[in-house]
Amino acid sequence: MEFKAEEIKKLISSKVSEIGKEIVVYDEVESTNSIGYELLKQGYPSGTVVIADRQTKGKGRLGRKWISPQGKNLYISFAVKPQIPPKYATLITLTSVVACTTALRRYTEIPVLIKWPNDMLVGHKKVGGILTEMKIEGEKIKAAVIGIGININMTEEDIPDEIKEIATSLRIYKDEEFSRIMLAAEIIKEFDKWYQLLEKKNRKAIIDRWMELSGTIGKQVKIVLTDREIIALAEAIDEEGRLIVKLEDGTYEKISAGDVTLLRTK
Ligand code: BT5
Repeated sequence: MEFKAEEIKKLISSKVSEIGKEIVVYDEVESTNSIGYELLKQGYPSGTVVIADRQTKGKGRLGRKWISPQGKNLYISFAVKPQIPPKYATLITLTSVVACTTALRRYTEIPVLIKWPNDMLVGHKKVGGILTEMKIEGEKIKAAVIGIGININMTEEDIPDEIKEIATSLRIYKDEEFSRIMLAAEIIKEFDKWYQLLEKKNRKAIIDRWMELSGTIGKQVKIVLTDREIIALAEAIDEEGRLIVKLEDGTYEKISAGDVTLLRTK
């Protein structure tokens, strides 16, 4: 089924305070994140949602690509103007992944887990990812676009070889097709709720929920940073959304960016 803005609006109506007042739907775009940013520049309100049926240049982090076939998955971006200081920028991604994971769990009853900072996993494979892009000027976040990709109805055959080892979909996990429109509506409603908590400085609620949903905390992790790799025990998330890890020599480090590879359960 195709996405229709009016249908999604009906499903979320009166249940949202900021997110989804404007929903723009496309058949095909290069990237919903790029469109979200353009719409904000054109004067669309904070909370504008962009959804596409297919992306031709879907983006991952650090210049990586997000495989975005037509008609199967969800590619959705939230274009917002957060009223929070830039030092809490990482929390925007954590807030988004908490919202998405909560919505997915409720709607599909699949035990989706979060891998720090932005991955959603089922059975150790990636089912979704988040790319947050933002424009910071001085002490203000002028604009942020949070792009979410969820593999919903891809079958094993739909998954290209390059990601077969690491990727899965909700359908593959549960052997069931899901409504992309319903899932989009659930994610928008949940995102609205958690985003309001972030704006109201209720950071503890977000971090606590993140820890509950996380498959990272309490695990040995290998972290690939731009200049080095470290192996450490992931212990917690701090107020700014950084991962607190304990190194093998007993010292602690706070990590705000990098790739986390889970090694083994402690
Ligand atoms: C992410 O990057 O996980 C962020 C993905 C964000 C995608 C959304 S879709 C809507 C919005 N518009 C965009 O253009 N982007 C956002 P990262 O952690 O860097 O992971 C990227 C890596 O995941 C790739 O290098 C592949 O190994 C793998 N990958 C690519 N496509 C995938 C897919 N569909 N499912 C699972 N893994 C995938």
